[in-house]
Amino acid sequence: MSTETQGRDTTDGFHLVIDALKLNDIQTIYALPGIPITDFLRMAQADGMKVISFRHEQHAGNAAAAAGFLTQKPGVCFTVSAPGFLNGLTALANATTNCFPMILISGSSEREIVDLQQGDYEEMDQLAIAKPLCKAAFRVLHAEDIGVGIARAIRAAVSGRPGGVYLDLPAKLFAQEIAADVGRKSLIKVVDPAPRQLPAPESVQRAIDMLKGAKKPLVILGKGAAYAQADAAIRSFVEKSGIPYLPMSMAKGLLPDNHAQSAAAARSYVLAEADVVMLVGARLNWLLSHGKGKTWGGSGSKDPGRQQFIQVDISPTEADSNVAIAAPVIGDIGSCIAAMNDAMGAGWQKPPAEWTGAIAERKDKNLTKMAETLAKNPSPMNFHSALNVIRNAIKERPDAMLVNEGANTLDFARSIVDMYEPRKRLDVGTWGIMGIGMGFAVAAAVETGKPVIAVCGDSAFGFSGMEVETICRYNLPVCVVVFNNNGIYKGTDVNPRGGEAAPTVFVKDAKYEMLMQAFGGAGVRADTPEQLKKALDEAVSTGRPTLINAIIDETAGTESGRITSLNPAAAKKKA
Ligand code: ADP
Ligand code: TZD
Ligand code: MG
Repeated sequence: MSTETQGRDTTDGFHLVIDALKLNDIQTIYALPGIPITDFLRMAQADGMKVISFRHEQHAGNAAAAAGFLTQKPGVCFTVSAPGFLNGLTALANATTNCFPMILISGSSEREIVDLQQGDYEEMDQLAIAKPLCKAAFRVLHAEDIGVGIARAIRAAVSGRPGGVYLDLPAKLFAQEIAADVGRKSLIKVVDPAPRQLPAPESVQRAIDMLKGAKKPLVILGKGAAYAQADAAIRSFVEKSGIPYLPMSMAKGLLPDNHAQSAAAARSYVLAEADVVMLVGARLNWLLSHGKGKTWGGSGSKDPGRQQFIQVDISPTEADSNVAIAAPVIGDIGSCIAAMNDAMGAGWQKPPAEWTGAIAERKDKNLTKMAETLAKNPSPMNFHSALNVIRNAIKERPDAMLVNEGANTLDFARSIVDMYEPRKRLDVGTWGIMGIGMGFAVAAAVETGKPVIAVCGDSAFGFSGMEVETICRYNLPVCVVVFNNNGIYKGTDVNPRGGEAAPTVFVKDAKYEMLMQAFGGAGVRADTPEQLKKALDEAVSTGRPTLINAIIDETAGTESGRITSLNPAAAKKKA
């Protein structure tokens, strides 16, 4: 029991929530105080929990989501009612979309008043609003049900396909007193919250047979594979099978990006040419062109390519979501890949040399071209010359965490900055959402204790920029690198009528470094790769909160980075 309740014969909602979380090894809370959770957060801290307090709930929520992805335990975010809840809800929905386990716990106003819509302080029927946006939503009305509420929230967040869970705790609940022994007995330590899910042997055999018959097999690793923490089994499957693989952005580093079998530098070639594609914790959504169209060697956008698909996933309803899946292997990735490793047996035939040779040829060509581009030193810096510095920094410190958001800043970094270790890259994910930067950076620092490099477009950074105060307050080893090109995609747009600024451009020559200085961190302007490297090395070696304002050629970007084609036709013509 919590220290405060020791020696008392009653306990209350405040302490039962703390005890229930601690009983389930949840030691960190990401939060923003206010009625009715202020005292709760004080008590949690007094009880030894780590309470990281933010400036906006969305970033507390994003931090909880990233913590969930990194640890396989639900990250927990606490907010106040109505507006605080809504601010946190974007993060909860984003976590659910990304299959990250998190629990958003919001205080709520008095039920009787909310339900009669009598206008309570911050009145809102939060449970009803959260429900369609997350995996599960619960409300606890009685102190003796807190144990069940937390247990159900944990199970719902991490079992099967992970996701976000909403837990509604009305203000009155926190102050409810019950007998201490009743309270103690009501708590539940969740046993095996994410049970292994073994694949059916016949599904494994079907997949293995399909791979055996393939002339041009390809493995695609997604962030589900990174989440699963089955790193050794996945590496051994890839290496034993000899099959080339592509990592999705957050699966980079699961195998080191300089691995001989990585086909990342020949991405368009392998997607269009492969005959059997095995998806491991990756969905055939927009990020993979829905498995259709020219990307996959089909003719039009509705035409499937020539591929047959194997899909390894924990969700049985994911298969056939976009194109036919010939061999679904349903189970947790660790169990599925272990079963496939066994089923491969001895004497596995590696893929034909024509296939791997053709990939190697294209890869070499593209990598040589990339090396030439990276060697250039234009003035002002462009995305390549600045990202080359980040690339080298991660090569030197492969244990560092990389957070990445923006349009061009994201797309170029994804292909230029190699990752060498699993779960080191956190980015905009399935939605391509801006604003994850500082929340993810805080969680990366808190959960891993490693240096964090957050590479953010100047627009992207703006969504969460005030959290640099949070970074300074907790003295976190975070170096934010703002890629400052004076705007969204580019800094060159002008209003054709003159007068007010165009919608995509910002104040020119903005001094973002001063934001970090304002709170006692280091703020540095970098106009050259040398200056960027010096400031970054210093930040990583000292661990001092730092913001580097990296000045990027305002003409260098393209509209929407690499996804120009998703714009409606008018914008497409312009780009
Ligand atoms: P990416 O964006 O990297 O392609 P997605 O988010 O689209 O990845 O896909 C992740 C997939 O991984 C989801 O379909 C999810 O069900 C699956 N997944 C998550 N965790 C596991 C796990 N432990 N075992 C199996 N599949 C998982
Ligand atoms: N709002 C939210 C929450 N997510 C979004 N993805 C967008 C708006 C739209 N958007 C993008 O898709 S990228 C982007 C926006 C506003 C910013 C791009 O500008 P940047 O990056 O400065 O971050 P580059 O390097 O200038 O391209
Ligand atoms: Mg920009």
